[in-house]
This record gives sequence, structure tokens and C-alpha cells, in this order.
Amino acid sequence: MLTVHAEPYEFAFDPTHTALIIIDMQRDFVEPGGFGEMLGNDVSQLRTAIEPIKRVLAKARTVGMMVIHTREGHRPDLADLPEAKRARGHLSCGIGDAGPMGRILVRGEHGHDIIDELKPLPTEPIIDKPGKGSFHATDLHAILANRGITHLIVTGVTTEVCVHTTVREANDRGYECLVLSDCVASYFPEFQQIGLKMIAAQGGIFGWVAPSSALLTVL
Ligand code: TIU
Repeated sequence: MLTVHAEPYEFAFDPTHTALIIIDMQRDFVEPGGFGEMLGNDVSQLRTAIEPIKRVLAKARTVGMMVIHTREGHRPDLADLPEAKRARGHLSCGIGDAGPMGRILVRGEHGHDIIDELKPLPTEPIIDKPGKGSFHATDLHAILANRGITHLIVTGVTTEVCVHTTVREANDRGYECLVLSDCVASYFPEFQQIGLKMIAAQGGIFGWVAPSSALLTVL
């Protein structure tokens, strides 16, 4: 077992039963000119996570830790898109519509795919998820169980939306989650700060939080 200095206390894990999960590092969320920016968000807030995730990803690959990537998006026929999600926000250009990088959050489109900096290897499972959580309507739980994974190192965007939802889902399924504070990001600085606090509060109500340097030191 290895231990990482974390909040609210040491995070102990066995790398052979731990997976690195990289949530939704898709062009439409993090690249200038994508859907996120079209909605008025400052994507530079999210891009701070790219280099730290790159370093953790490289280390995970070196030590042979399982790596999982996720993408939020929908079937081209939109049959898995709830009307409530499609209509939310009264957007003139929303999910399924032609956006700046192809149809927005539709599988197979350029904007839906993962950024080049964090390109998955063919051996790393990609979870295509229709919701915010990575477990909802996906085979993630089965994939992790088949590999005996009990602990997750969580990275990606956005902290208070897909990262939080995934950590909460994982927590309820019995996984121990360490969220890397510099490897997750929000369009809103105050949500980044409070979102991380919410995870580690109350004795680690949803999990642990540490900077990636603390993990890299022990790996
Ligand atoms: N991946 C993810 O967080 N999806 C979002 O829609 N996030 C927002 O913050 N909007």
C-alpha cells in the first residue's frame, strides 16, 4: 500500500487496484472556439488542468496503473438525450445542433472528442456517458469490477458538475476516491474552491483531495 498526504487524512491505496479516471477533457469543453466558450465561459480556467493531468497520465502509464477516459455526449440519433437536458437553458444552439466543432456533444464529432494533449491509448477504455456522472447508463462499474479496482484517482472537468457527480456515484458504490486539486477545474473559481472543500469535509464525506505533486511523489 502507498499513502498520499491528502485532506482530510492520508489516502492509502494499492496501485494495482487503483484506476486513474480522466473526466470529459473534450474539445468542446476546454478548447477556445468550442461549445463551452460559445456559452460565455472562460475556457482558460479549465485549461490549467491540462499540464498537471498530462504529468499524472504519463506517470500512471509508466507504473502500469489502469487509465480510464470519459466523454460526455450522445448518439447521433439523440435517442439517449432526455428532452429535459436538450431543452435546458433555452439555447439557440445546444446539444445535437451544428456548433463550431461539429454537432454539439454528439459522438463522432470533432468537438466531442478528447483533446490531443491527453489522447487515450488503444488499451485505455473510453466511457461514453450520456449524463454528468460516469456510472449512469455506462459499463464503468463492470469494467472496474472486472479489474478488481477499488480506488480511483479522479481528474478532469468540471469540478462541480461531472467530477462531483462521478465522485458521488463512485462513493455510493464503495470506491475510495482521491481528487487531484490541480487536475480538476471549473469555469468558476469559487466553485473550484468550494467544490474541493465539499469532497473532503466531514471526515472525507465523498473522498480525499490532494495536489498531484503529493501523488507523483509516492508513485
Ligand atoms: N463534463 C461536465 O462537467 N459537463 C458540463 O456540462 N459541465 C459544465 O460545467 N457545464
